[in-house]
Amino acid sequence: MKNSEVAAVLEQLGELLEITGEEVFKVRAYQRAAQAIDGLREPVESAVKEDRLTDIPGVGEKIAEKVKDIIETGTCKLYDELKAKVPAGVVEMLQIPGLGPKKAGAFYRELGITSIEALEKAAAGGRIRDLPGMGKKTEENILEGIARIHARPDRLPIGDVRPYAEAMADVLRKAPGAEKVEVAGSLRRWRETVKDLDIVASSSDPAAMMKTFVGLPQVKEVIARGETKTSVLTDLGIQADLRVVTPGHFASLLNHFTGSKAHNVRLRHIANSRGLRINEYGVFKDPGDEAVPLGDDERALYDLLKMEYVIPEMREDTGEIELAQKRKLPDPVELRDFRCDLHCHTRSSDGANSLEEMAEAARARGYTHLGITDHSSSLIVAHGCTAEELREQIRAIKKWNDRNADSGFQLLAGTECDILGDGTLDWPEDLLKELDFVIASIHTRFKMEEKAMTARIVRALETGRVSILGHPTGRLVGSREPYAVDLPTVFEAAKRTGTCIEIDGHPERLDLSDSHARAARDSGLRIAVDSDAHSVDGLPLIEYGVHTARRAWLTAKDVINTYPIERLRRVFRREE
Ligand code: DGT
Ligand code: CA
Ligand code: CA
Ligand code: ZN
Repeated sequence: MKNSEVAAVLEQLGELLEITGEEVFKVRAYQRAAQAIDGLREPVESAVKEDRLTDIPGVGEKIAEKVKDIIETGTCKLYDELKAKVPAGVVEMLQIPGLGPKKAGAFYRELGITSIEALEKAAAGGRIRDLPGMGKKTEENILEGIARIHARPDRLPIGDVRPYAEAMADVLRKAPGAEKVEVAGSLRRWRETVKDLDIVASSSDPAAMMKTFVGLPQVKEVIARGETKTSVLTDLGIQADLRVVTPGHFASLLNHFTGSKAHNVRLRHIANSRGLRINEYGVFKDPGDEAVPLGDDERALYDLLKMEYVIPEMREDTGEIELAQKRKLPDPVELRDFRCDLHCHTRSSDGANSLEEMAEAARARGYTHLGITDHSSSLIVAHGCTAEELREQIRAIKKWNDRNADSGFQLLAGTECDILGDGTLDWPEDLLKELDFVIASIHTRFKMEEKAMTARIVRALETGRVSILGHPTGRLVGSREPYAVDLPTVFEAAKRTGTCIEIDGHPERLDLSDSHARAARDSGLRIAVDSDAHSVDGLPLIEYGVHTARRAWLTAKDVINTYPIERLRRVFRREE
């Protein structure tokens, strides 16, 4: 057990004591011991082994006994007693900014308040002000604090969570005895937002896995610790659950916790209709029987149900079950199919790297071409380039292409041209004609009425100069709603004018979203999946767009990034 974990239990012990109204000096003793142990240079476990716990300043005989228990069992008698005595809702009140255990204890003991909701009512009803040492101001602060808690998003954007969860999984993969470790749940399905983390693992030493888990630096608090399931609160503010099985039983565990729930329910029914029962521990023929051996590969499970394997991104019960039973699932596009990225910025607008650096980074990713799309001049916030700068860039791209004519890698001269308020494009016609392709996007005047906004976009498409409509709804995942726009009308105009439509794969955007992209494809449109990179480090983020495309059921033929450059040019010239 890490020092910080031991300290956390002591700290909570102090809080619980304070809530119950215990003498201040006793409470402080636990806080001091917690601080001392947290700040120790050596593992507190060594001090226990060498019987020198009481040498630690602030740790007397009594606390030393508890520290030993905590290290051995993760808890101690007094802590368990207090946990049982104090309602969980009272401890939850400590999440309210500015509210400590002393006040929470007073609300509980004096007014019988045992939840945040009850506290909110009491404060709103003016029932707090009569308590000793409190007043109207206290009530205002409480209400403000509770409002802040309610304002917290209950789901986080995938871009914030994915690297974080993968970092946790990477450490777990190195735990003694670890075999498989996967982040399952909505994250494995690449949903755009995530409520909590569901990590699943197989290991010959589950206890060691749990120990590694609670010791991860991301863990802020251990909620419940068990042999097969442990739950923690991460410092992202969301919960993470780890479930561990012994090797050979991973397939069922992974499948169950990947979900979605709707997909799982369908699988259960199919299993039942075949006389099988299915749960997180396995597939069973008869109650009480051993599980059918499936091993660690989910494919065996779908095989057993006489279904085609369904990729996690499609497991939302939106038609995949029926097609999997008929073995007619579409072949989803993958990053390996990609020959190019078509939306990135250089130092000519708001990018951090040069044209050459972006080209080299794209080539190193295995692409055969890259579209350069710096901002147009009216977009001052993004240092849009002037017409002269864009002409200069077109010349630089030609030169680069000549120098690298036999390299198997070429650049396409493009732009991300603003759609102005009236639907005209920000570049003159003659300049647009010089480019290989044009992305047109909206970056200003988001608040237009739906009719006007739709007409604005349709007018831009009808110029016939737009190759790709960029981030078509303007939303930012979890922080900005889409602008009001009638997408079916936009899709129809795109179809009529031979315009492709974008999944901007930057994890903050994912625009089009999965369901919109699916609708676009169903309207007969071709789709560009782009990173919208503003530096060489932004190029790999295209992965988020690729998985969004897979959630939209797109195949390689739907996605123009998979086309060889000559075919792509024909699409941009509207020759196919
Ligand atoms: P989230 O956390 O809201 O972003 O989305 P998920 O899909 O990760 O949902 P979560 O964490 O509540 O549950 C993880 C998986 O566990 C879920 O995708 C499927 C499975 N699961 C949860 N509840 C049920 C249930 O009631 N029945 C079945 N069959 N599976 C469930
Ligand atoms: Ca989840
Ligand atoms: Ca969960
Ligand atoms: Zn843009």
